[in-house]
Amino acid sequence: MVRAGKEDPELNLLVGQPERRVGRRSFLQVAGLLAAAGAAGYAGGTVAGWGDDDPAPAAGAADGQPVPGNRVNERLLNIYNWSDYIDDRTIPLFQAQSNLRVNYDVFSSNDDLLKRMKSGPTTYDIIVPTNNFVPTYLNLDLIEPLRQDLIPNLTNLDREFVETDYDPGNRFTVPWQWGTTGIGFNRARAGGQVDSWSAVFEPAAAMSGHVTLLREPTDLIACALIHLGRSPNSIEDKDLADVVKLVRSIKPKLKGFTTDTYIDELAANETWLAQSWSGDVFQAQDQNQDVSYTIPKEGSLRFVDVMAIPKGAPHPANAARFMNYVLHPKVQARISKYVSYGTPVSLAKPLLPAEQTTDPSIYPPASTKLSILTLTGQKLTKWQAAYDQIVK
Ligand code: N2P
Repeated sequence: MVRAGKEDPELNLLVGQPERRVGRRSFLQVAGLLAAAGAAGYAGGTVAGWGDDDPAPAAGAADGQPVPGNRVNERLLNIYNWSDYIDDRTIPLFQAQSNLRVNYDVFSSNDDLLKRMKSGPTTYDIIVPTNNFVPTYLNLDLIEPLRQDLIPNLTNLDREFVETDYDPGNRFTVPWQWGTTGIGFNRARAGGQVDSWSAVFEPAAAMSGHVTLLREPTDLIACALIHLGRSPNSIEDKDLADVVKLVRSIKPKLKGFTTDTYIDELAANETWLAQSWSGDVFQAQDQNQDVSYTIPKEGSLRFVDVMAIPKGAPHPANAARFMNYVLHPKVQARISKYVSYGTPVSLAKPLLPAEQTTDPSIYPPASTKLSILTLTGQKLTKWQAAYDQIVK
């Protein structure tokens, strides 16, 4: 699918038309496309337009030699990222540039990702948890330090993505994109402007069957706490009991809990109010001009999704090469332009359309009430228990 206004020859270094979003339903098709367009095909000369500032092909790429620093000697990289979180050029271009073959799978919640990573050894080389889960991955010894010497483009990161509380100095993680949690709504069906969490946590009867909430403990619990006027970090039993009571009481009015179907449902006028992540709503808006995004006036959350290497991954050096590639401003701009999330590399901003970089829904001003949460210890256990009582 070609998304209106998203084409930019400067950013599309590969000749050819873009395909569809790598979403939950489409990823298998795209995986097929990527396999068909494997490294050999691109190395055969279908790449055009590498500029002086493009990254040089990886050492050994031309002759297909093993890459030093991997545990398994294969020119392979297994990536596990969120659905609807990449354009369709980045993987083929990386394959062509590095002569590494990429398997790209998608997941749709931190809950799912963490369960999978806890369940035993994995073949993934890169996973993309949200920042608030990083302390848990570190406590459980599920991720390993990065080969920073293979990631010189770390210097491209904006300071706020380096000086973090969850991973100061990027020893374990490299930001992918960042965004906010808010409400995606259909202006025609949801009765005009929406500006409060009450739209989804106390939905009007007329909205019944057309409201979705996020299938993600952090967003669900924290935003319900904000709606109830409590601290978005509360672990008080009374507060969590009130959240459970509230969300259970509105369940009959909900279409459901989802993280990976609401883009299509908003676009198709099936869902009218969706607790959402920012860029996802703009992807729906590209298909349906009645769709808008709002950060509720009571405040909300801001998150950063970060690339990390699962402990003992087969190809950590290949993973580091991909991370370095993604930190290139042109690559950041290509991804960010397509998915409409925020880039952690300001050098990419001049390459993005002004309507994105000046949009306060994508790059909110400092005055917007946004919390960055951490989910550890008691909070993780209590919130997970509350979430389970709601969703199950
Ligand atoms: C992309 C979802 C963004 C991830 N579809 C939210 N952490």
